[in-house]
Amino acid sequence: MVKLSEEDVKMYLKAGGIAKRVREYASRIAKPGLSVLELAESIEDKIRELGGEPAFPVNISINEVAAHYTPVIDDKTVIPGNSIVKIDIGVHVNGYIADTATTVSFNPVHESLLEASRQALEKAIDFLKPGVRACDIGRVVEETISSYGFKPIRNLSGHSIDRYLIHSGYSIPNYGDSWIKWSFSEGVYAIEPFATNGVGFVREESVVTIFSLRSTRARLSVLEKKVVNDLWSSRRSLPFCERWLRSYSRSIEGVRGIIQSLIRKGILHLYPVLVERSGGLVSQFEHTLVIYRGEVIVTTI
Ligand SMILES: [Co+2]
Repeated sequence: MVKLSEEDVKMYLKAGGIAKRVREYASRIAKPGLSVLELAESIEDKIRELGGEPAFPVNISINEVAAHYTPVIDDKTVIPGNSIVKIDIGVHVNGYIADTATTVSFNPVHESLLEASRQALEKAIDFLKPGVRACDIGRVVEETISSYGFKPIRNLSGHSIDRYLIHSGYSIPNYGDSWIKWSFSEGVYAIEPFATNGVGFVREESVVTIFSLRSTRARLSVLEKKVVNDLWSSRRSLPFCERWLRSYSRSIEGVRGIIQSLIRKGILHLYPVLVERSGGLVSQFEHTLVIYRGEVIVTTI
């Protein structure tokens, strides 16, 4: 991991403080009947109002959708009654990232599913200290979720974070995966247990609403060059979505055309929507934490 300075930690705490307030705001305003587009824009506006930038488009994932859905420009979806909704929020301040998620439920029958991932996160954080193996955090998550009669999602994991990098290379499993050999040391990490009443795996849908730059080297039109330069200079390879490119074209088709062309030229990374394989409901909670001078500091609490 990269060594942290006191100034780095301060910046991670700043991003974390914003992320916490935005998460609380999001869970207050999310209600059945509200359009996901309006919810997403309110959340992202709130991030900017508080002095941050979205580290990725807010993920609003309903019921069996586990992650990686952000509303499209003309999204007509509204939050259904009786649903459970995961809201995964990323904030960055000068590239210092906080990543946090919550689940809201609109039917008390889902309460134990929420509690399973909420408790798993809490227990994992309690267990964490420098030197603890990532697979042991996974075991704590798995045991906690299983004790509620649910399954963790095995092919989703937490991750290490670095400046301008949401996933900087180390995965934190949501089960006792003995193939994962690394142990925690100074650095920044997001822990995100997912619980489900389904089989415990996600599959990729063909729908993609979130993208990031994987390269800036290609033969681009003048407009494409402008889009790529603007993205790179403001956010490097942090993810983005079509909603954020509205100003580059007068029509939705125009915006989509730019994205399709950048995909064809091979310079975008795609994040397909992830859905529970058996259609099970999914809950998720997430915090970001910094390990610094032997101490675990949760930035988003
Ligand atoms: Co995360």
